Amino acid sequence: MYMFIHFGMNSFTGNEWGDGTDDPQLFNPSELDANQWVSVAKDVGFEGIIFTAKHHDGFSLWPSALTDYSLAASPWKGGGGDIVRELADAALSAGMKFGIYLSPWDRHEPSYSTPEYNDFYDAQLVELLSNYGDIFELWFDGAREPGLPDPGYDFQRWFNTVYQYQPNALIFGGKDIRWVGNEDGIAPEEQWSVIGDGWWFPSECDTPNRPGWFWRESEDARVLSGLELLDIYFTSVGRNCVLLLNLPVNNKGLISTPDIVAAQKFRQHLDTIFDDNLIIYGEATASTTGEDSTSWAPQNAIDAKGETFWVAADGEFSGWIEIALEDSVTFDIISIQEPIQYGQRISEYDVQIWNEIEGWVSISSGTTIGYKKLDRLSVPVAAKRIRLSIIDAVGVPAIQEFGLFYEDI
Ligand code: FUL
Repeated sequence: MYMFIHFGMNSFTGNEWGDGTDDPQLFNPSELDANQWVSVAKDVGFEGIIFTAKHHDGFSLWPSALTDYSLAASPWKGGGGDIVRELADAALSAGMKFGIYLSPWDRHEPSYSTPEYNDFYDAQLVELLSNYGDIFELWFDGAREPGLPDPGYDFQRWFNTVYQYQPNALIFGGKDIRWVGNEDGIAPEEQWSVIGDGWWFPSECDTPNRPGWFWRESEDARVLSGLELLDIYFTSVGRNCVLLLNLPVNNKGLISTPDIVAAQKFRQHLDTIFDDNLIIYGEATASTTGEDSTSWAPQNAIDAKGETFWVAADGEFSGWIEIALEDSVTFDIISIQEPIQYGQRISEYDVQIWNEIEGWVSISSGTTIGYKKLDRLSVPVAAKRIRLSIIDAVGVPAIQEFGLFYEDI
């Protein structure tokens, strides 16, 4: 999970898409504190922050030498401030990854939609990529003026610039990370990470925690609750995606209390549910087990250790892993993870519980798993024997972790 932060001129005007004509004098956050943003992100468990260095209105939140439409023209810190710097520094000292959103659509810049705009945008990228330490992700937003002709963006050139200055950075939008197709935090159930010739191309679910991406006082009462954020977690992280959740910064330059309270509640729900895997004391057996110098034993799939996993025997494209417990456990969440460093392999699975009268009874089934698949049952079930059947796979099936949890919240 990463935290998106939308902040900029819109935070003062109430716009969602500023048109690039708002007066820089309006930009004056009285209490801006990037350390507060970072500590909220840390508390909730986000691993990184992606920040709107420039949104569609073109107002740059660092003193870009390429334009006079930036915070250098604002009253904030007498025009001497740099919010990208403050956030980059705060993230670095908290050990948090830092990423940048730089809107290609720029409604202020006069060269927009001409070949020169490619130079302008590229030069802004260079400023951001070379002055603020490690950047882990660059977010290329696809939004632009509806109905207008293609502005002629030279994406390939910009991507090359990213890789030249930040070879480890990931590009969202057309390159390393795929858009999930909506901004509701809901990935399709069947979510493969790999497309084509082994090209690793996972998806990210970006979604706001409010009706809009930018803060508006009128929407303070419409912040998604901890439970609503939990639903989003299941439909994003639980469907093999990264969740990029937006918490906006308000016109004072702080994340507002309702957003913090809800996000912390969300964290508590996650901890309550996932701190207690009910099958780690079980005994695991499997249809087959592959042979290697390291252990590929079925027990590895319930040891709560990320590094170890069960692998079926060579040549198998199906199989099962069964967990036997001493006492029956009650659960309503099933978590399955593949050791994703070896690729995504399983293409159909079924989870069953043993019942003395009916034998194996299916309680949940699905297609892809990938890094993580979470199945939420509509009613809790109780069982002593649980089986994960792999019905089909495109490679030898392997399971990193299998977990059962109870959502008693
Ligand atoms: C969209 C933009 O138009 C929204 O304003 C927001 O920045 C979102 C993340 O991407 O395409």
